[in-house]
Amino acid sequence: MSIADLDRIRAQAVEAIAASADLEALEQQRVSLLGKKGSVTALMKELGGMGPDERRAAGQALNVLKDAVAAALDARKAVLDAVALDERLARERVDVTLTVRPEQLGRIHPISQTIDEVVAIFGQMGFAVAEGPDIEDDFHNFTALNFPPGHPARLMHDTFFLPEKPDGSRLLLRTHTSPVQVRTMLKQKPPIRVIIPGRTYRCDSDMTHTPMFHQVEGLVIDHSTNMAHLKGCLIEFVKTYFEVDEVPVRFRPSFFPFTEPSAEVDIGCSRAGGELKIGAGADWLEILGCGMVHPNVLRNCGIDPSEYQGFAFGMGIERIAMLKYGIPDLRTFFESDLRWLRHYGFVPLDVPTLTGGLAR
Ligand code: 2NL
Repeated sequence: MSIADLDRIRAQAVEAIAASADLEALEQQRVSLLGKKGSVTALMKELGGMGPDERRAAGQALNVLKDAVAAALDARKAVLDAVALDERLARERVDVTLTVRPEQLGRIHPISQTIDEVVAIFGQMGFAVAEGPDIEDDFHNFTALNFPPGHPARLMHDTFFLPEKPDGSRLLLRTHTSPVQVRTMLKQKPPIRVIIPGRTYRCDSDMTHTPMFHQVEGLVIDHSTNMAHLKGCLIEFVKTYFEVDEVPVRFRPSFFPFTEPSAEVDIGCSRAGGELKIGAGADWLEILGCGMVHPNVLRNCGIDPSEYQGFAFGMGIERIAMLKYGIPDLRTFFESDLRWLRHYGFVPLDVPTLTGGLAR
């Protein structure tokens, strides 16, 4: 192998590298020159059969060849990388000055819209939004909330359980958003003012129940939070949410394991002529449940009931969305029928705010 041979090989290699049209072709060149079975690699292997003097001279010349080939590969790769980047930038270019066509952005699902509205209302009152896991344990979903072990109220929740663990315990899909309030109380000192919108699960499916549904719950805890605060807060919510100036509200005694006293809230409505009108008339409509947090719940969550007290409430999102937007059938929420969504969905750019209007 003479120096002239090596010069010729180098010139050919450099020319072929410079002619590679894209990164794939360049990679083929690299493999055929410097790869395990490449031509330059094969020349290097011949060094083993040479005498010491010959090997030193040929080795130096081959290293020069190898470096030259590697440098040519690097240089070509830099050029092709830059070309590829330019092409990609041109392809992915977005003209941010174009006017938006909201109809091309799809629709906001009524569930999302309703959650946004509820968050806007309570946000204005100073509530923070909290979130937690959909998969819960027995403590956070039941025990901490004053459901004693074996209590029939546990059965009423139609709980979805996960397979039993080696220690005999079972995780579950939360049956309400209350475990998030439990988690909030366990990690945060009062005063507490949170709302929790989220998915909940119960093994129940018919005209008026779907196995997955949504709730918003709220929790307020401070030294002297009382039933009057609860009433004022919820009456204000109802008026703002239904966008009516006056609405008859009735707090009807009820029972929940986690509140004492407990109440369900009805609002006045009329069903004259088959059309539901909120805010006037002779009929009542139940919209949420509430009460003063049970001292056992406070204790279970590390809060001293002789120092603090609070109120809590919960409501079904689907239910209040159906009432406000006249959606007659619960199950259509989850059928993913685009025609339904075009009819009941909301324009993405109309974000609900109290000043700009909740829903348009
Ligand atoms: C309903 C009624 C309610 C609560 C939820 C709650 C949570 C904690 C402590 C006390 Cl951590 N209460 N949540 C209280 C009363 C009623 O929901 O009908 N929901 C759809």
